[in-house]
Amino acid sequence: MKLIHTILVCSLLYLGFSCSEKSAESKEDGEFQVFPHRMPSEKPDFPLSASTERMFDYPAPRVQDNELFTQFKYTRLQGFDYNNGDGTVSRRDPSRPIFVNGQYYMWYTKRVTKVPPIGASRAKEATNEIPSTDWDLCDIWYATSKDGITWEEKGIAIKRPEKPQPGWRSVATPDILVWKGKYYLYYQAFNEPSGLKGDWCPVSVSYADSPDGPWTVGADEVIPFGKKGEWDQDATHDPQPIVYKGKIYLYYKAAYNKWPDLRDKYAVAHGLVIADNPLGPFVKHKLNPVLSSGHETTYFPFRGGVAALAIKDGNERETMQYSEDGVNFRIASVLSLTPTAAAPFVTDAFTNTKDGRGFTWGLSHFINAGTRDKSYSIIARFDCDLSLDFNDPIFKNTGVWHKPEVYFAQGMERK
Ligand code: AAL
Repeated sequence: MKLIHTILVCSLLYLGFSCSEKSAESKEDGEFQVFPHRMPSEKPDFPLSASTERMFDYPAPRVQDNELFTQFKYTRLQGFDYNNGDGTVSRRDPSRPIFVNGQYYMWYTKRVTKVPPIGASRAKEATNEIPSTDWDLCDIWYATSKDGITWEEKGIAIKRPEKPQPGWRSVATPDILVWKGKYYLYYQAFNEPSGLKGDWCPVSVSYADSPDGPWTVGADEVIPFGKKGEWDQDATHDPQPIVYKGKIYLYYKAAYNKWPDLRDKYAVAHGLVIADNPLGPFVKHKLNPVLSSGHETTYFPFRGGVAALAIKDGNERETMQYSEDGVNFRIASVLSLTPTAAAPFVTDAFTNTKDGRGFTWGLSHFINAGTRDKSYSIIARFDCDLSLDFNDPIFKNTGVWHKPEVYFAQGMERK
C-alpha cells in the first residue's frame, strides 16, 4: 500500500514538474501569451500565476469595480452623554438600525456604574456595584434618530431580570429581527461577572409588537452550546439573525482553544444555527464553524447569497467574504479601517430576498474611548459603499492615509 502511494506521489510530482518545465520551455520558444495591458473582464484562457488567477475569483478583478470593496468613513454620534468620559457610562455593541414609522431605532449595551470596570482578570473582585468588564452590569437600551447621526436615548428596552433568571447579572450585545410584524431582540444573558469563566453567557430572545416595547422574554439558551470538547463549548456570542431561504439564519461567534488553560491562545470562529421560528428551536449547521475569522458578526443578504465582514481576529481578518449559500464563505475583498462590531442598516435583512442589495451605512463601536483605568466605549456611525444601488468612487479609493501620530501611537513599549 505504502509502495503504491509512493509511486503515485512520485508520478504526480513528476507530471507537475514536467508541466512547469514545459511552460518554461514554451516561454523560451516565445510561444506563450502575455497578460494584456487592458484588464480582461474574464479569466484568460492561458497559464496564469496563482495570484493573477486568483484576481478573477473576486467579484471583479479591479478592486475599484468590486461591489464588495469599500472604504469606511466615520462620524461621531450626537445626543449621547458619557459623564465626561470618567468610565462610569459606556455604550457599545449596537444592533443593526431599523427604520420604523419615520425614524431609525437602535439597541445597544449600556453600562451605568459607580466605578469603571476592573477588568476580566480581576473578575473575582466584581460585586453588585463593581463591574468586571465593560459589558458587565449592563442593560439593553434603545435610541431613535431621524438621520442616523443625532440620536435620542429613549430608555431601557431590556432590563436585567431578578436573580436567578437568565441575564440577572448583565444583558448585552443585542441584535434585532423583524418577523411577521413582530420584533425580536437576541442578546447575551450573563449569570456571572464576565471573566470568571471566560466570557460565559447563553443567548436569550425577547419579543415585542412595537420597537418601543414592552419586551417579553421568549426563550433562553436559544443557541445550544457545543458539547464538552467541541469548538463552541464555552461561548455563544454576538447573535445576529437574517432571514434567508425562508428561515431564520442566526450567526454567532465563539472564542475557543482558550479555557481553562490556554487563555492567551484563543481563536475565534462563527457558527450558524437555523430555525423556522424566532423562538427556536435552532439547529446547528453541520459544517460549523462557517467562518474562521472575525471578532463580531456582520452578515447580510447579497445578490443570491450572504456576505460577511470579518474583522480583528483570525487569518482572514479585515476581509469581506461571500457565500452562495450562507455557509461556504470565500474572501471577496480585503479592507482597511474596518468598523468594529459593525451593525449595518440593511433594508432587506429580513425580507427573505433572493437579490440582496447591500448597504451604505451602519453603526459600530470604539472600545478605547477612555483610558486604561477609566475604560468605556462609544457608538459611532460609519458610511461606505457596499450597495449595488449606490456608487460613489470616493469609497472605492484604496489608500487610507493616517497621520504619522497614528503609527507612532503604536510605538514599542519602553521595555
Ligand atoms: C464584544 C462581543 C461580545 C463579547 C463582548 C461583549 O465585542 O464579542 O459582547 O461578549 O465583546
